[in-house]
Amino acid sequence: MSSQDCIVALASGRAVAALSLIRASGEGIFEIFKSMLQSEVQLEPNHSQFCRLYSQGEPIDEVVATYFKAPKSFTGEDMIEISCHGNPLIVERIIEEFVSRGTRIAEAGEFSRRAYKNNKMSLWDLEALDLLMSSSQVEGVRWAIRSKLEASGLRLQDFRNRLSEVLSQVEAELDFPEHEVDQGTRDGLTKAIEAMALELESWAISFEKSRSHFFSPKVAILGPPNVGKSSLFNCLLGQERAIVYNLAGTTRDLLEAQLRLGGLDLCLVDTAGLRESSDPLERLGMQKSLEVLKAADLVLWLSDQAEPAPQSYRELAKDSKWLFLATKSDLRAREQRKEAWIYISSQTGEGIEKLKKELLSWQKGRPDFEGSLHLSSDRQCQLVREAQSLLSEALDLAAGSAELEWLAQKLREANQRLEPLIGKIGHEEILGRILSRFCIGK
Ligand SMILES: Nc1nc2c(ncn2[C@@H]2O[C@H](COP(=O)(O)OP(=O)(O)O)[C@@H](O)[C@H]2O)c(=O)[nH]1
Ligand SMILES: [Mg+2]
Repeated sequence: MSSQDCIVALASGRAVAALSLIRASGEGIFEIFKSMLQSEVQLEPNHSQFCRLYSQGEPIDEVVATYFKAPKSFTGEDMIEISCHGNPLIVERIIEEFVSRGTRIAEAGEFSRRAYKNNKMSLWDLEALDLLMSSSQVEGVRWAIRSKLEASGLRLQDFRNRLSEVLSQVEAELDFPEHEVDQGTRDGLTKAIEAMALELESWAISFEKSRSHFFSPKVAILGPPNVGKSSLFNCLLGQERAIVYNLAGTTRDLLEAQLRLGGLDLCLVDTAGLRESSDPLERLGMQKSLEVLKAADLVLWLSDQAEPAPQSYRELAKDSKWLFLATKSDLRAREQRKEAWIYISSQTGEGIEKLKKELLSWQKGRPDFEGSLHLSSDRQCQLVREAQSLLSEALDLAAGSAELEWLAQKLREANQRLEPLIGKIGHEEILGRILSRFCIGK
């Protein structure tokens, strides 16, 4: 498949709507589009134009088309964007018309891939866009927009300059040992490395603290059979989603639902009860429950006898937050209550508000928007962490009496890690800085 072939796809949602947006890209796409018009329509680049589309003389739709001429388009290729009426049948016909004229239906993400290939988007842009599209929380969208705006921002550029400066200072010492380096310059170098390591750490911490606000946390309802898991699931959702029955093993499959609590979106999962069982179907259900347990951000452990979760289950989700809920409180005497358990009744509603408050306070705190670069993926965060630890090692070397070459190596490795964010600091650039500083070779 060449990147030159023409591709087409629906860019907006699939549901019936007032309007839908179809995108097509590739060399020759303008000619293909023009062949769907009856009259000679003059489409100017970057202008929208009302036009009628035809298929073998029969009108398909009245649309507004915008022509973007390469390289000034999203993909960097010639592109057409068509706003048509939002009936999926019309969308289908227009796309079919493109296909019958030699255009191919785009693969998932292919427009963005072409944009990347044609240098219209960097990896940083793509990852910010990915977060923007996939985030299920308002905070995630706000974060992603900031991240996207930063792509061309000064912050990364500034960091890059500082690293480049430090690298060239060390390389200069290595390449031109005859040039004496005074203590002040040395101290400046150490300070600069330290400041960069601290800055990288602040980027990583800020992302790690904020990440849980980007997607709906998974809240798993777990416990032995018949303790009231499905009843709580229904009670929190305010609707009868799950079957509730006085028979152990009723819930076999996982049930998921979005629960909105205040400004918080949770993904609530009802699971099959955990117990010893020889029924293969029930065991299959329990296996799924354990998978949910492992992936849960928060575990609601339910027991009608306030019996703690077995240690083996605790181990499976030791980094998750656990809340212990003693169910069917309407059947228990108050004086038998254990501390650290929240007593709830899905039938009388007792304890449900308290539980909701606990959920809200668990997610309290907001993303740290200010004063940080907005990393948008775990991958970026990992690279930043690696670079930070390399800079910290470089700092130790700079403070000790280690060979300068080792220090240089750490700095080069840190640059390598950060390449996807700040680009490569090449030999030419470093040499340029060295020459400008020492006036060597005059
Ligand atoms: N008295 C009382 N019964 C409850 C309560 N919650 C659930 N039950 C009953 O316990 C049985 C099992 O409930 P269910 O939600 O299906 O439990 P699961 O197997 O853990 O999902 C049903 O007969 C429910 O009516 C409660 O808060 N109080
Ligand atoms: Mg159930």
